Amino acid sequence: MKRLHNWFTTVLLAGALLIATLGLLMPGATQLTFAAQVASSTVYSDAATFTTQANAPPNSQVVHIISDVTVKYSETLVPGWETVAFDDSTWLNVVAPSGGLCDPSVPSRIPDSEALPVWSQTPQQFQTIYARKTFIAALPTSATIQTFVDDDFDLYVNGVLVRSDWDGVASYFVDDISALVQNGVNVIAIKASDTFGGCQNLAFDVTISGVPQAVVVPIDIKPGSDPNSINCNNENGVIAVAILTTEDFDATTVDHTTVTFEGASETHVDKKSGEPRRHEEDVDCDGDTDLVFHFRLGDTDLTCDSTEAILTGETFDGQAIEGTDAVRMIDRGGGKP
Ligand SMILES: [Ca+2]
Ligand SMILES: [Ca+2]
Ligand SMILES: [Ca+2]
Ligand SMILES: [Ca+2]
Repeated sequence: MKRLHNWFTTVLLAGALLIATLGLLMPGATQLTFAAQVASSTVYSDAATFTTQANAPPNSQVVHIISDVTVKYSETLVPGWETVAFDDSTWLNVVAPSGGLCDPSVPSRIPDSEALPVWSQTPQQFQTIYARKTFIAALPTSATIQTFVDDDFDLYVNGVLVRSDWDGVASYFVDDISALVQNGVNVIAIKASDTFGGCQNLAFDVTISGVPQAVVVPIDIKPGSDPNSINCNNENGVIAVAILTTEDFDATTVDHTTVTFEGASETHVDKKSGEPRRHEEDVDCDGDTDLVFHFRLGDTDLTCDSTEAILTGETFDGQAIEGTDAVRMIDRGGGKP
């Protein structure tokens, strides 16, 4: 309802005090549940919080995960729908931007955010939808989520209930989720209901800030061999290393041109371009595609005393990755061949 939105926008502009008061008026049980889950929550933070980085450490980055067309949804409740492990591959994608039955320009927006209002492909009055967005993250210094839902919602982060807002009007909140965002796969899950009728939409913006840490990924040096014996005197020896795909990580998202292994780059290069070649292969025969590399020992920093080796790189999205595996260096003596 347009009149409701105007009212709500006025409240927003009136500032933090009114919003905080609105939060205090929420049912006590709801507040208790929320407080038990996330200790350091705030009902409202000034938008300036998100642009002030004066005290941020060097190399600090701010990453936003926003509501957009990649959000998946279901109109029916399916057990476990809010958990990370739930498979939403058969769910539909939302419409974005969408104001439900209203023009997409009508919904109030999250301040200073690219987040789009989204809703189902078949909007109806008083509709309830279950929405999910999965994303990869490294352990952040801090993470907050802003939500705007017309009208009411339950918000879960990685299966944990962060906010339950059922006051019957369109609502905006900021919650601290620093303790919930984890290294690897995360999921934002929102049950949104158009309890007041009129328009319907949901929007969210997860802001992750801090010095980005590498996501730890599984690697296998000398795939299929254990222990990973390497003749440390043979500088021309080539070591195969695989980044393995698991339930939590898709190795094919790695940009192979960024990958180094103890300082060495892929030794198989395209003769024309000089670019490292990409080798996709199901190296552990578990039905999914892994990424395989080949490094010349002489290009690496490995010595006869090394006991482990580290592979680093980035995904195509720019997320740093890191994997470690043991090595058994065999010293046959006699120096370099
Ligand atoms: Ca509400
Ligand atoms: Ca509504
Ligand atoms: Ca191995
Ligand atoms: Ca595999």
